[in-house]
Amino acid sequence: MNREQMIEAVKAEMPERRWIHVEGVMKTSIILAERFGEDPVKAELAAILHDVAKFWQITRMEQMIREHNLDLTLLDYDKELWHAEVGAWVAEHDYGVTDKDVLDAIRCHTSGRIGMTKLDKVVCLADYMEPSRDFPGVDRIRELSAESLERALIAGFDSTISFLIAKGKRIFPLTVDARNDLLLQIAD
Ligand code: DGI
Ligand code: FE
Ligand code: FE
Repeated sequence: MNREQMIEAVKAEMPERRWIHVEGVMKTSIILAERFGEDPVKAELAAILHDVAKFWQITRMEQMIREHNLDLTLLDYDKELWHAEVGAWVAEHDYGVTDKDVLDAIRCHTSGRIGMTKLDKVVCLADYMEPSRDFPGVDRIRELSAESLERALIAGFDSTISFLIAKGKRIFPLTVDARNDLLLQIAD
């Protein structure tokens, strides 16, 4: 499957407004990859596919997580987290992506993880700050992204964690771990 075919297939999985978001993540991932010395082709590929499962039925995602032995602990946390893990599986098995770095970046684009690679950070941050995103604090994240992937991403996780606390929701522990790990990285 070439890039154009992949784009058409992903587009068909989602409403128009979500595709606008994906295009924003593609463009922003390329910019961040070039700014911080990551491969823009890998970054764009992960961006194209990162939300491929976002509009799948909850039951279909749950079934995939169980059937393919994906991270079962996800099922105890917010359903919004599931599309990332399922998306990585779909990228590999339905779209033929073999690059493990790209699959990892898709898999951790929502939760983050300990030891995030530069590619993980680029895609996760692009997801937070692409041009059509509008939430309190997004401009601060964009400002920080001029200098530091890590500082910008910490601000992103801070906003998600604050949002989850305000809503009285549980926090997936990996997100807290990812934020702690990024704080350690900038302390060096
Ligand atoms: O898929 P997108 O909307 O582009 O963005 P995303 O993949 O970052 O999903 C973010 C959603 O996930 C956001 O509404 C918050 C929700 N969420 C629920 N629990 C958690 C969580 N996000 C993180 N990082 N950690 C959680 O524990
Ligand atoms: Fe997502
Ligand atoms: Fe997204």
